[in-house]
Amino acid sequence: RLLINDLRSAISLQQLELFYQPIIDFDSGAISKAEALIRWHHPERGLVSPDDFISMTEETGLILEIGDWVFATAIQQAANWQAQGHHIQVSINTSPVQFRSDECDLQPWLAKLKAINLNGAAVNIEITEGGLMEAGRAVTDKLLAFKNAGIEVSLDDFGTGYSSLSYLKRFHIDYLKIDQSFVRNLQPDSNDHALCEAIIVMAHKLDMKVIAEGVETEQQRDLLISAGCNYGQGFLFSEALPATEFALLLDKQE
Ligand code: G
Ligand code: G
Ligand code: NA
Repeated sequence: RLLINDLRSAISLQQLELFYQPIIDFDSGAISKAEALIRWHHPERGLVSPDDFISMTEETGLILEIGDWVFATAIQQAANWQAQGHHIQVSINTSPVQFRSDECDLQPWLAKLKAINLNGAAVNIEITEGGLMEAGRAVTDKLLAFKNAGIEVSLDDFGTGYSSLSYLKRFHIDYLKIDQSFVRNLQPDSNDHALCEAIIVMAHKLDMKVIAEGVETEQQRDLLISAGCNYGQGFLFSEALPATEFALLLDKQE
């Protein structure tokens, strides 16, 4: 069993690592963004996936500390890539708990950006429907603070929640990420095809761009491009990679 106490010391013991999965701009075909995906190098269990430990950190509040580490690490990585001439936006996952908490003040994050002299436009914050729905007032303020800092915001796992669409207009969101469950069985003229097309049309009407997740085949990619989807992410392009391997991918596309 994974123990929360092991996880508490994981940051100081440097057992956490961010992997990066490329997000492809369908207009240019080039890597445009990198989604940071956390991994835990457990001394006995090896590489542990976030599905096996994030919920535990949400229950204990440890997610606030881990979230700060993720943000600091990801923006530093974006700055490093910039220094190497790669202008890649880093996309950072967040937990609803981070938005709910009154203690979660964004000022330290914005100060960190400033301290490393990174433009907010190099950062994208991924928030889930749950994060938007539960947080109410606090999240409105935070989304506004991101916008004022030039940081973009993506709504993750779109289509899997049970919330009304009204919040899409109410909150400032730059990207919808179509959940992999809609892409997995994407065939011409299927229900999922109709849903993807409808989501893309709606997003564009509301001035949002669309990122499709879980793109595994060329057929899925081509259907999404025909439907006007702006970006794609998935095993067709690459799985999530350690930062050094991601950099090799960037060098290769030069
Ligand atoms: O990379 P993988 O498919 O194992 O990720 C599983 C899930 O864990 C994803 O849905 C992702 O949203 C979540 N996740 C990955 N990294 C982070 C992170 O840094 N913070 C939070 N809150 N969730 C993450
Ligand atoms: O919830 P979120 O979108 O953050 O989840 C990202 C997760 O999806 C990661 O765990 C990542 O490993 C996984 N993933 C990324 N691309 C693909 C893909 O093409 N197919 C499948 N099955 N999973 C993927
Ligand atoms: Na995500």
